[in-house]
Amino acid sequence: MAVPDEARRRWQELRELLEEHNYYYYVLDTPRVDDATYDAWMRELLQLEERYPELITPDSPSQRVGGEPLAVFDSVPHRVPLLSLANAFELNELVDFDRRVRQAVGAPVEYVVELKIDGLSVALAYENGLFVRGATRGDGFTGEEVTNNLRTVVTVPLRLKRNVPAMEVRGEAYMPWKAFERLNREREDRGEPLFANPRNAAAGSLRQLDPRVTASRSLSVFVYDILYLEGGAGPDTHAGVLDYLEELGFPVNPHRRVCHTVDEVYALAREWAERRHDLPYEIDGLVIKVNRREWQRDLGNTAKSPRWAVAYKFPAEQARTQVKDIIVRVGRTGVLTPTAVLAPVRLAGSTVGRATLHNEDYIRDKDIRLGDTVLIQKAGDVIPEVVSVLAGERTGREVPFIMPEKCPECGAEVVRLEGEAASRCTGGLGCPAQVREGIIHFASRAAMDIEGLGPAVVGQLLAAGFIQDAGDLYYLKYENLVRLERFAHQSATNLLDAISASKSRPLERLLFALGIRLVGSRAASLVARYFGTLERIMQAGEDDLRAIPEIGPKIAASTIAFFAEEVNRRVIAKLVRAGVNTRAEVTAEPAGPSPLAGKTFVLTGTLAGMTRRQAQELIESLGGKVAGSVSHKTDYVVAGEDPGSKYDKARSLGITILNAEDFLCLLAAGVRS
Ligand code: 1X8
Repeated sequence: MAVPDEARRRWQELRELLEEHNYYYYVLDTPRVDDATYDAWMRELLQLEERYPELITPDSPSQRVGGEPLAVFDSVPHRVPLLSLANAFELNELVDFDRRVRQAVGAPVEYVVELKIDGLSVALAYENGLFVRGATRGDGFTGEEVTNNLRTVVTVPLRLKRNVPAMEVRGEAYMPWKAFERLNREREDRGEPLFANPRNAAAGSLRQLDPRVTASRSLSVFVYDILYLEGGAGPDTHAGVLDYLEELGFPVNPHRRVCHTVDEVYALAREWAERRHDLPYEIDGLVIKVNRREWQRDLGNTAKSPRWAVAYKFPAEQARTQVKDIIVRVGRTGVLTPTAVLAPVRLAGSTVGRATLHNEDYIRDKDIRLGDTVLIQKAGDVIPEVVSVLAGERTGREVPFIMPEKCPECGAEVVRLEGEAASRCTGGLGCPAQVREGIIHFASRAAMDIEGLGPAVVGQLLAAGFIQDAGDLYYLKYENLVRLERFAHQSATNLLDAISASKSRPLERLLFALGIRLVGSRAASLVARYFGTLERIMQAGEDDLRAIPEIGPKIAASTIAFFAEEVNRRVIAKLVRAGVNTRAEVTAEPAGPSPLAGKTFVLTGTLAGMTRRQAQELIESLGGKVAGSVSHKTDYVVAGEDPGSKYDKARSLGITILNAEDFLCLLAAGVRS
């Protein structure tokens, strides 16, 4: 259908209006129309584009709502590496930096001082003025392509104000405090784990396979450098670069200043250390850069960071408060972690009510007692910790902490092994806390990443008796879920979808999710890649495992012990039966891998825990066929309990007969004949 001229004209007008007012609103922070007008324009644009889809282009304001989900992120090599900065924590380190720079340059040097935004670095690429590609920093050399997610970030210009043939810029994507607090409130309501700080929240939001999720997270960006510019050197100074970026329509942080001496820089740093919490976003320091770009080039880089810039990091902020209680939490490996419950206090922009006390020795070394007044700080702005006890404030009524002798959750004996700091509950999988924490770990982001299955929901499912282990998650029924408190049609459906989606996680995720002691993500990834299938890992001996560089005797022994446990094997059998992926390479489409292609199965007898229909579906989903009777063309006969005459026929023809367990192993491994 040809687009009528009138529609095309209005469409062009709406796009320009929306672009312009988006810029006023988000970049300049000075709206010129009310929200209702803006929304009406957007609706009209969406209607036009729905009617005439040929109008849609990647830079249309409508594209900020987020496109189709991806299966995986592509990795992209950066054209220019995204280096990290050397840190300075004290005045003397700033003075050293200044001296090195001036010695190398041989003249007085101007610096540009900017805010160091606590987010994650991104590279944005433009061709002919259009946003074409966006990537995370990754390791600085290779990042993840997150173009469609960055398109949803309202301050990322989709089209520059001037037509530059090709350019790439660097900036910091971040989540403003307000958005961070709202997101955490929502997550708390849904029983999902909270983000520790805005940086983690921003990173988690940008690394979403579904751009609609990113779009809902209110991320923003500040741009601060040109990585690449075709056909021109750009301005002579960094201050000029920032102005130029602003002219092109990029959001550039307004708090930037040229300083002429290191004293001036330091005075500014002191000022911002005081004022940092007045800003609507988190900063963790200042960035100090040599202004003249010619001198930047002369100074060059070390292997890791530029010699012409330094990050001044604010000192950790401290606050005093009182220890109201010391509680003991039991983790998934049975480790007991004492935690201080504090009188709530404002610290570094948020309210703190807990501090980790790590273990018995930590408490003894610092002599922390119940009722003490303590100094706390945020180390790296994550979980607060106790710096010291203000012993002068003691009244004599403080109570020393004693590690319980029995597990507070299951009553089993608590032991502390020779040479270990940790106290452990000996209840194993008889301890409800260990079971619960194990399932929470299984579902967590770095493991099977089951969205919506946080601590609160796991607790509910256990309490209702719907699950006893992680394997049971895959057999949850809608009818049961929907009757749980805080569940309704949509939330139940979402959870079942999320669980189902987790079946196609790569093997390394599954291996990590199982919670084998000492097997973290890195070890899981090495082992998964080396063996390729879960079945082979389960059959591996100590020497096989140790053949992998970086896998030592402890990890090998722990892995073997894990798979030798009957309870663990039972959970794995449930996972396999549910169709959870157990192979290292996953294709996006579950229909992709066809390890049973060309194989014909005949089923006989009852299979434990599986209907015949389920077995048939499983075989077919892996590319195999199920036949009704045994013949020379049959590859396998699966014999359950009380097999019939098909069993005898298979024997007489010499066909491979599988019992239920063999069958599950075969499904797990795929056929290698
Ligand atoms: C990191 C950051 C830089 C700036 C702001 N925030 C950051 N997180 C800036 O230069 N204004 S520069 C930088 C880096 O080079 N690693």
